[in-house]
Amino acid sequence: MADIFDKIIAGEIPAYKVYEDDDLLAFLDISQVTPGHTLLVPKKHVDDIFAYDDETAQKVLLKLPSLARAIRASDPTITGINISSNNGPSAGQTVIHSHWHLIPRRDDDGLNA
Ligand code: DGP
Repeated sequence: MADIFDKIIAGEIPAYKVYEDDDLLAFLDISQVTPGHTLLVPKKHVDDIFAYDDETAQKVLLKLPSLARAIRASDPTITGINISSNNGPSAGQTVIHSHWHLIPRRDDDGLNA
């Protein structure tokens, strides 16, 4: 059964797209931990980190640095970024389609308190 990210990838439900190529899609998270909070997903359905084939893993992981740079360049107040991925319901994964959170950080954004 298609998950919510499959539907975003298929264009069946809307999302604010940040980056797209043949294999990857990045879009704004509906729950913005900080402004610009972005999710990077492989278009090919992969449940979680445990299920990646090497080719898909290479594409996703290779994209993270340039996507992080692009997010930082989009807003001069962004001075850092948190990148994380929850894998498995016990680890807090709520959408079972692998995704990488890129959460922009700003000086004194209060999240370190
Ligand atoms: P996680 O808890 O790590 O599985 O993160 C799932 C994220 O997906 C969560 O931060 C909210 C986001 N999300 C869930 N449904 C939608 C949706 O329909 N659109 C968008 N843009 N994000 C969604």
